[in-house]
Formats: sequence, C-alpha cells, structure tokens
Amino acid sequence: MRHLIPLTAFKNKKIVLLTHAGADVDAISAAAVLSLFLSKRNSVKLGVPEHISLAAKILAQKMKIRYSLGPSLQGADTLILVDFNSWDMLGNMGKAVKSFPGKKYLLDHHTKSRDKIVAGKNAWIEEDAVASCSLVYMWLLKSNAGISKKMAMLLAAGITADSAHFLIADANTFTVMSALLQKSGKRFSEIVALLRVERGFSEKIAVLKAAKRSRIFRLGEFIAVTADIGAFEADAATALVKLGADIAFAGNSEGNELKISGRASQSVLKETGIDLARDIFQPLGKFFEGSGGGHSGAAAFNGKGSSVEAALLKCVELSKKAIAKRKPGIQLKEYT
Ligand SMILES: [Mn+2]
Repeated sequence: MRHLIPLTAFKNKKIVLLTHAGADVDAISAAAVLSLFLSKRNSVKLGVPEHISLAAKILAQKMKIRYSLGPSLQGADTLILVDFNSWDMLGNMGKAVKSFPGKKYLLDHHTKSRDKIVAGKNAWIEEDAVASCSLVYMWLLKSNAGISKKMAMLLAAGITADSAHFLIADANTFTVMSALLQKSGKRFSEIVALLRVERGFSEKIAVLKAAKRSRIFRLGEFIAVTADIGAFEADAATALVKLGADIAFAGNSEGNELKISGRASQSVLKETGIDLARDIFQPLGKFFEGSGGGHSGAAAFNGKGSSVEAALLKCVELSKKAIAKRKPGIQLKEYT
C-alpha cells in the first residue's frame, strides 16, 4: 500500500493541519494525532473551516485538543488536509487553500471527487479505509513513530465513529482496534464514552418529524424514503434507515440554502453496488445548483435553491437509475 512521505521527514516546518468544514470525530482525531506527533519537530496549528460538529467538539474538550475555527494560513509553509478530498468540503476556506503557496498533502478515505485539491504522490486516498484514523495509524507505523496513550485513544475514537461502531468494519479494523486499545490502556466502553453526545430536544423532534413526514417509495425489492425537515438532516436520514429504509434522503431548503443528507443500508450497498456520493450527490449538481460528496453509504449535498421536494425526488430517481444497472427493469412506485 502506498502512503505519503514519512512523518519523520517533516522537520522545522510551519504546518497547518486542516480538516473539512464541520469536522467530525474521525477528522478531528486524525488531525490531532498528526499534530501530537508533528509538533515535536515542527510548529503546528490545527484548524477547522467554518464550524465543528457537536460530537467532535465534545471529544476535543475531553481530550484537550486545541484547534482554531477558520485558521489563517499566513506564515505556514506546509498544509496537510485531513479527511476530505473535494473543494466544497472546505467551506469558505477554498480560496485560502487554492492560493496557498507552500506544500500541500492530503489524506482521506472518502469517495474520490473529480475536483482534485492535491494531485499526484502527495495525495493519499484509500476509499476502502473505514476511517482517516486508520490511515494515520498506518502512517505512524510506516514512519516508525511512537504511539502515545492519548494518540491511541484518539485513533480508536475516530475508527469507532467512522465505522459506525464497527458496522462497516473488516478483519483489519479489529486488528488495528485491538492494538490501539492495548496501547491506550483503555476498555472499549471508555472509548465509547468519549463519543457520547446527549441528543438535544430539537434533534429528537426533528428526527420524529422526519418519520412523520416521510414519503415511501418502492424500488424493486428495496425501499427508499424521503423527508423534508427543518434541521438535523443527517440524523434524520440515519434514523430512517434504522426504521427500515434501504435508502433515505432528508433535506431542507431554509433561506434558499438547499441541504440534503443520504444514508444507505448495508444490504442495498452490497446487493446493488450503489454509491450515494458517486451515483446520487455528485450527479445531483447537474440538476440543482450546488455540489455533493461523501461515502457510498453516507453522503450529502449542499447548494442553493428552495425546491427541496424536487431535489429529494431527483435523489430517488437517481437511486433507481443506479440500482437498475444491476437490477434492470426495476419499477418505482410510491406508497401513499
Ligand atoms: Mn472520516
């Protein structure tokens, strides 16, 4: 497996580690672990564009990780981009990264987008890796870098979060996790405790409303569900899959900002080969202003427009098209 230059090759650099906008647990953990190692010989800043997710924010507090929102890249000579590979995931920092004059490196495990931020040997993208933290672990091993207790806890947290608590784990995930737990000296329950976020009242209402307002479609032997909700699209889509949808799209278009999140069940991924980033949210940009990306089973679209209902229906149509590649002639029917 290829990887980036050894971590030990970074010396006396001024490094900014940058996650995607709305950094999640995997992104902040992967960047924090790199920062812990690289700060021994370099000056390092950890930055998150725009905003950080609630779970990542809580983890950062518990683990005493310092980061800045929308950091300045001025004075830095090295930029390491963590857990994303498309420009739209940079939020409002796209311009700053585009004009950054120093060296850029990128490591990620999302579906590759066409709009490369970093090309060639300085980009390391493993679409099959369950987490960016798995890549950081390998990078540390390849670089003969030591892994402290704190680093092991953070990597374990990132892998747990991005593997959906091992739902999408493979044998290697457990091997790595076992090594990390040993190094951390923690039990799995203590790692899980780092990730615990109490669901707020408004989130519970949003998710329940998504269930109430859902439209249900049959796509051959699969079920697609859409819901137009005010907020918490990702949580709503996840909840709809737990309730029985194979594919769920939840979206809203408040203030002309169109946002849609999609989630797919393991069975539809396996049986149809559908990839929500590649088949739904990237093509959706041809029909609605905006862009999307993510993973095969969890992806999102951000754009402009007020027609959330039309966009949700387009997601269902694109799902039908994607499934039809393996299951020709499938019928689309709405349950009313
Ligand atoms: Mn990730």
